[in-house]
Amino acid sequence: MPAVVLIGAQWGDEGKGKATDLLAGRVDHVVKFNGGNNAGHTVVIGDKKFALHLLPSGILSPGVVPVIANGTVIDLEVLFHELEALTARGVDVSRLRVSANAHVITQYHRTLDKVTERFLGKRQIGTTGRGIGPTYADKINRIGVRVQDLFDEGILRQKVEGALDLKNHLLLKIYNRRAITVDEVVDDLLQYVERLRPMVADTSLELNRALDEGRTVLFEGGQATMLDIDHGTYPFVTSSSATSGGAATGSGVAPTRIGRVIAVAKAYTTRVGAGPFPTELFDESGDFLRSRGFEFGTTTGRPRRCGWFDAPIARYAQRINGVTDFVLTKLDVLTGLERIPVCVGYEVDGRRLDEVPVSQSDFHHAKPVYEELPGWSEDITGVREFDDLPKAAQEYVLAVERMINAPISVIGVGPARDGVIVRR
Ligand code: 2SA
Ligand code: GDP
Ligand code: MG
Repeated sequence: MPAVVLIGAQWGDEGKGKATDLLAGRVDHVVKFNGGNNAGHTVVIGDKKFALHLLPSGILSPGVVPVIANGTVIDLEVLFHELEALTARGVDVSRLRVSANAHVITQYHRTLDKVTERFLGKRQIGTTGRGIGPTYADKINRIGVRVQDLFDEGILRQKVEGALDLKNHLLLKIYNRRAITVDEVVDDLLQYVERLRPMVADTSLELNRALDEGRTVLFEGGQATMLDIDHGTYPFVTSSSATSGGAATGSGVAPTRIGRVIAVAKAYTTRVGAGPFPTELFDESGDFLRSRGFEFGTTTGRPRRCGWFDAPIARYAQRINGVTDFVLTKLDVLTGLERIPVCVGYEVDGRRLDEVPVSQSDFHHAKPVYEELPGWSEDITGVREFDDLPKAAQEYVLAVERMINAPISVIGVGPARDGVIVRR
């Protein structure tokens, strides 16, 4: 399979990092095509736990070329901090490639992200505060700073000046903050230039050449379908294209080269930040999932909102992304529940809906319609063959599979690298 896309089917933190790591042994390039250091991917290798934010999870696999492509936004301080931390732990990071067209997160983007959220009060999105939204807004407004601009100080200064004009007005007059100077931003960015230079490339050209030569490329999505700027629960979304289409625009590799789209879905659902979430639990079942699944943000440490599996959402993800197969993670977390509800549709103002409604008002009011499946009590973390799962766990997987319009090819039964069942 030449090009494979891996994305999140729900609201993120489905276990994409681990799924990428699992595949990375068989691929040559792992590409991050959207988002920035708002992502948080946890990969457990032996007794070592790695939390990656900006770097693609493939960086942990020897021989893989990790690529940060044009669709991303890069905080250079975080990039070098992460590279240094991995180097200190013995990971070879020398193959990293960074697109000359990726956008750069600056101090003013971080500041604006935080003050805008505070200003929104009750209407806030619950962003990670990493400057993601303001950086993408500048990109679309055509006043962004790209990686290639860092290599021409005159141009960089002009761009920062242009971007700061309106922002300083906002900061001073609306948000009651001090103005940010062009010098402080430019000086901050320039300190990374020499270290960055050898990594910067035309990553679209390199990836297309790699595919021409028969090498395998894996695109690793950050965030997830329901957080996608177009297809997610707008405005409670991130600011990038987190769906499979984003892999093409975010990397300069055409859709015709992509042969497989893998979606990662948790055996239940979680969400960080504000926005609709029909199956959210506010009782002890929610606490059970949070503590058993260790559902706390990898980037911010925030407790994640928890709820039952939502089949219409997975079906929606299948359709939007053209999913060829699913990875169903964290099945082990459901162990010990007597009965497991699965959402099979919604009720909105007395109407029954089988699919995710296009109207956000409807989705906000959607009450889940549940089908209850029997649970199991046996520890499944050591199981490696589907047939060795307790019958009820097998039935749960098969029932979910019937609802989501694509086969489940891999099942996660524990956080460890080998904690998976691969179905044939
Ligand atoms: P932003 O910062 O502008 O992208 O925030 C907008 C919304 O997107 C959500 N978002 C995420 N949701 C889940 N996981 C994410 N990454 C971290 C993780 C989160 C963390 O892997 O654990 O550590 O808190 C992520 N990144 C963005 C965010 O919650 C907003 O709802
Ligand atoms: P990502 O953002 O999609 O890469 O996911 P995160 O890394 O933010 O969150 C997923 C968490 O679940 C991580 O702590 C993983 O180590 C863990 N994890 C992944 N798969 C499994 C699984 O099958 N079972 C259990 N118990 N944990 C898992
Ligand atoms: Mg995450």
